[in-house]
Amino acid sequence: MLTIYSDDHHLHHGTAELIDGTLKPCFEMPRRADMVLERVRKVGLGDIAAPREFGLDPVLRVHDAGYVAFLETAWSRWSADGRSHDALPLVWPVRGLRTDRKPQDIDGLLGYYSFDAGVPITAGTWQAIRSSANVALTALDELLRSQRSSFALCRPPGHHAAADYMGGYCYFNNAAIAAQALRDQGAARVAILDVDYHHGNGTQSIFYQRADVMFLSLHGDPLVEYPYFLGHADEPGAGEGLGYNHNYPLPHGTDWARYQQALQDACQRIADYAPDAIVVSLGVDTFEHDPISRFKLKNDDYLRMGELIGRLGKPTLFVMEGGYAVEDIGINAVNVLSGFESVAG
Ligand code: SP5
Ligand code: ZN
Repeated sequence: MLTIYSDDHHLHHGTAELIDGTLKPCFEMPRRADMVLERVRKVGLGDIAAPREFGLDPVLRVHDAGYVAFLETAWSRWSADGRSHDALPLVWPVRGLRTDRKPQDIDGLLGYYSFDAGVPITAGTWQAIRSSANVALTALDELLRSQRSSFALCRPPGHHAAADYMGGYCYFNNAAIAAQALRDQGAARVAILDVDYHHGNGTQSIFYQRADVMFLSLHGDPLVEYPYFLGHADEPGAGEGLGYNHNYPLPHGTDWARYQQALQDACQRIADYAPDAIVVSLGVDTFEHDPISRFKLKNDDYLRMGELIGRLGKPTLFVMEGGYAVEDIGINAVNVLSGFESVAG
């Protein structure tokens, strides 16, 4: 399987995140992608190639133009006030507050265009998120060439980012951008299977009203897990999209026996939908030793996960999302890809 990767992700390196009431070093760190790349090399998964530049057009097919302009200018506006530490949001327009008047000040805009504080903006963030989207788009291009599979080793991740807000370490929704590009290049139906531990709220919201992109997500039950405010089982899609959104909220402590039942159900739904291609939001924060998560998957379970996805027999684009047990992230992510290849040839 071909991997698309760029060193540009190193340009995004947040200093701290708020967790358990304290500021801790960001769990979403450059070493994550370095470890996955190292594992790709070690097992000889296949060639590794650099991304090509796709410009902003495919990004703007998914994201709001005002949001994209905010991301492009956020660092210079933040640092123009003499600040050299990461830009972080501080205040949000919740129930009863107004979103019809957009703030003009960067501190207000940070809250306007985010849903949490897990999204530091640094001097290199814009270049890194552009590159991460290019990684996904290049991998998609290669998928269309091979008709089998490819791996977008994206960092930063994307699935929490919606059309006009960032959050959860995510800025551009790489998987959504790739899925939309697939549609724009002639695929009639695309299924996005999100196996990251956290609900893919951004991806769900982008495609919620659409039947041409089915979204399926297995994740920690939002009653007790981040992102808390989306991802319940009773979110079936709306309008034309009714019946094309499927959430599988799972309890803390979920192990492979329980997980694979949900995954098999999701795979059956995908098979019935008969998509032209599948985009997998590949988070491996379901791992038993993940520092911020509560599932119990083991290294070898990821091989089985890849096999189940591979048996669908569809052209499949894997897009890297979360996973914070850094010593194991490469093993687990590449195990999914190896499992896929073991059945998909
Ligand atoms: C892409 C992705 O996986 N984003 C995840 C963002 C999660 N951010 C909030 C995590 C809150 C974790 N709370 C756990 C407390 C551990 N003591
Ligand atoms: Zn996650």
